[in-house]
Amino acid sequence: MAHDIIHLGFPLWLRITHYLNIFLIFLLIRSGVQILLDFPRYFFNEHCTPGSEWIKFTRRKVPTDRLWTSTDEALPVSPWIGLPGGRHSLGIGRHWHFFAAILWVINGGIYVLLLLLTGNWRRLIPTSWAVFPDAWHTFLTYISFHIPPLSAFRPYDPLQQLTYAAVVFILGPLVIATGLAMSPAIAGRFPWYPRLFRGRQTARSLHFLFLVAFLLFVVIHVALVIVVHAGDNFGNMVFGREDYLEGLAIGIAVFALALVVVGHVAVTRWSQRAPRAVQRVTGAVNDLIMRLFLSPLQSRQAYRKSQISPYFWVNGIPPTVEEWLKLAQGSFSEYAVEVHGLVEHPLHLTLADLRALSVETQITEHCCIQGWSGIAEWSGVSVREILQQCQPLPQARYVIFHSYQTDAEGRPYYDSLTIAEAQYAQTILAYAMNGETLPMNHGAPLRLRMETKLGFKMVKWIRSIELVENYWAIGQGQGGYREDVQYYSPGAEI
Ligand SMILES: Nc1nc2c(c(=O)[nH]1)N[C@H]1C(S)=C(S)[C@@H](COP(=O)(O)O)O[C@H]1N2
Ligand SMILES: [Mo]
Repeated sequence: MAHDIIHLGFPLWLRITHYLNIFLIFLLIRSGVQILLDFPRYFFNEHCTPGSEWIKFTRRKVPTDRLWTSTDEALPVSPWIGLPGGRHSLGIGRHWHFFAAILWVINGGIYVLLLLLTGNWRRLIPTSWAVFPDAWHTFLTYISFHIPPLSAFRPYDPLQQLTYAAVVFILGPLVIATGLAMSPAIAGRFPWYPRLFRGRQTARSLHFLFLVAFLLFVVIHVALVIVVHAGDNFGNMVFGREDYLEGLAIGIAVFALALVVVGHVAVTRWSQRAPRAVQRVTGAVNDLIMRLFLSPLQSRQAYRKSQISPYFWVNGIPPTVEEWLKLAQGSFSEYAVEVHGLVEHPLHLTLADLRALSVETQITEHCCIQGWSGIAEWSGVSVREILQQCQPLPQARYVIFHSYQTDAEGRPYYDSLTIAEAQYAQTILAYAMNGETLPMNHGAPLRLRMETKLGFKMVKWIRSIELVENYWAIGQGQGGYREDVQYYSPGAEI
């Protein structure tokens, strides 16, 4: 048996998937760091109340005397560590993260499949309890700075076998599972799923801890490969045979690793110089997968009042345009939302008109792209009902929500939903939050709620609603303000 296992060798597919894995895992780690540091507070409870973190990478106290938004939390990341580097560049970081994740799952899937089909699994999955005491023995050998003899490797020593099996069959699946638990589409449709990890914030914290575990593994793994019988290891990795042209094997391995570094530098530079192209190219792949699996999911959230978050972060600064300030001064008695574009009947709806329609109330979890979340009760009118009133023309495909709010350069905030998404049961125009009139910072007098998407889709301070055939002519044509300016993906289901 032992003989068999050794003579399985290291087939070409194993060497190729191993090599690709090096490139992909570093894409995942670097973009992951970029994403995690955009909101550098981590919680083991459902809410994100400042002060209740178990760990944070910021010394900042959230000020209480002025408006502090979640964007203010973002930390700058060196491009040597993060991908793409910079401050609040999680749009491109996320594109790489999901693009790499898709490739990593395919590569890992091929590896595991072939592992199972070719019998190579026997090297990883222990078939005897003896592996545990043996692994302990090996551990004692290493920790006393000794190296087990070559005969202890079949081809892995027992500690290696256990570690590799745990990384491939436990850590890998867990990091994927906790990643998916952060998707608002999955959590919205299957609220029980993130609860498996005690909620979205705990899933995020675990995802972070698994990143640390991967980093630790990489460091120890690489160190041991170099220290313990290096010639054999490089022979196996490069030629699939130990004790074979060791010098050449090491040369090829160094060259291959240099290619990984060059690849990463290229990806980083490309991201910095042509973020729109990166958004398009990686987005084409990512959005296809999301459209297929995540965008048909409809929210079925019904949290209890007792679960409402005591603290709800704010993102975005209230409008400064005259019109909105005037409306606010008059307590929005003059406010009306215009519904226009490709519609049979344009509408002009005052708050009184909206309040006269049937009230939809939902208690849901809001997921910001930066990582924080919060549970709140929202009341308003269903967008479906508005669409029934205005009757979209057959060529209308998207609903655009325009805001009164503009950025420092005067660009107005807006975002889009497909007509189908706009008609989901929990897509509403909210005028109340937690039983009170919608507060100023949360989008007064009217904001969108769409409960399978990330927060940036939920336009606050709504000015008008426009039905269009496509959104190319609006803003910079990407489907929303943050899609235009921060390269977010318009699907926003994860
Ligand atoms: N007009 C406008 N709407 C906006 C934003 C904004 O900056 N301007 N930020 C979005 C983002 S990124 C999030 S997470 C949510 C935050 O909603 P909240 O401030 O009520 O928590 O609003 C979204 N709607
Ligand atoms: Mo957000």
